[in-house]
Amino acid sequence: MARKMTIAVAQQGPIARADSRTAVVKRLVAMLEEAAGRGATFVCFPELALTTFFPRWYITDEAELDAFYETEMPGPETRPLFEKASELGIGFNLGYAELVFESGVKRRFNTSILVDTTGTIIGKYRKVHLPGHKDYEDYRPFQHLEKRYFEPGDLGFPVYRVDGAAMGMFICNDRRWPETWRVMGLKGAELISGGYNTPTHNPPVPQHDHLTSFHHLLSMQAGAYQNGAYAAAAGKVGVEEGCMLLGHSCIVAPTGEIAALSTTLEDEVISAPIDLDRCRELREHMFNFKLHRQPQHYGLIAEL
Ligand code: CDT
Repeated sequence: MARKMTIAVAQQGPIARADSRTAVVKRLVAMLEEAAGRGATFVCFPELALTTFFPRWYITDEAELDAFYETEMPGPETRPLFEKASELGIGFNLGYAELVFESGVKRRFNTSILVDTTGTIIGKYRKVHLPGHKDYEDYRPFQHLEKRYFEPGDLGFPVYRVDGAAMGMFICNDRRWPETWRVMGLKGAELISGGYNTPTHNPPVPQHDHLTSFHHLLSMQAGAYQNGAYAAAAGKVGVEEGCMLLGHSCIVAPTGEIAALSTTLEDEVISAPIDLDRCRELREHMFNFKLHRQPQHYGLIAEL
């Protein structure tokens, strides 16, 4: 991959509970084509991009819950996305619910993968910072049961070489935590991307509802700037099954400047030209980690 490239973010409008994977993948493929048509060689899709955001419901039937998870990637319904990507020569970041059996134990993760321009899966990330709660809370107009339906990720914050770029991933709530960014910054990430499903109403703290977009962009811009990396975030947006989800999908430069911002609450592709060498403007000066960090004073951050 050239140091100069175009990247895209493909935000998704709402996905209904009844929508099939095949229908959703068709929408993703259409956005992949639009991104490739603009010359993009990498596109970021949202968190849990294949289904509605099911943690808003308290689901007690195991088979009903399992239906929201992928047991293979690609599987029969997602394979067309991989085939189209390799045909177009465009890589992607895709978020989905992962169900695996490890040593006979059923495990569930909120996962994303990095796929290169040949359609090959290069890396996987499992969401570390799971927000929300474990049990049904009846004061809420909708639930946020990620802590019930997923285990915290067990892969750390890996950085992969994808088509010549050092890439890392976050998933939604992770973007609010400086530790997420700094670990990948320390590993030399040049492009950090991820998806989100952010309700604009947070039932325990409604006095912050008007700040939802501000806190999202604040986190993205600070994360990019303080680590001298490009950042990209793709939202699932609009009114999904009665729940309003934040728009403002974005691409941020290492300077912290917003290079592209979505303006709708529907399927929408945004794109920006990037130059990975610009990460050095920050990494070799203001945030030259080797020269300026004082980790002997940071111990508390990693203590339990
Ligand atoms: N999906 C996700 O992580 N959403 C959270 C909502 C936090 S409020 C429980 C977010 O950080 O946007």
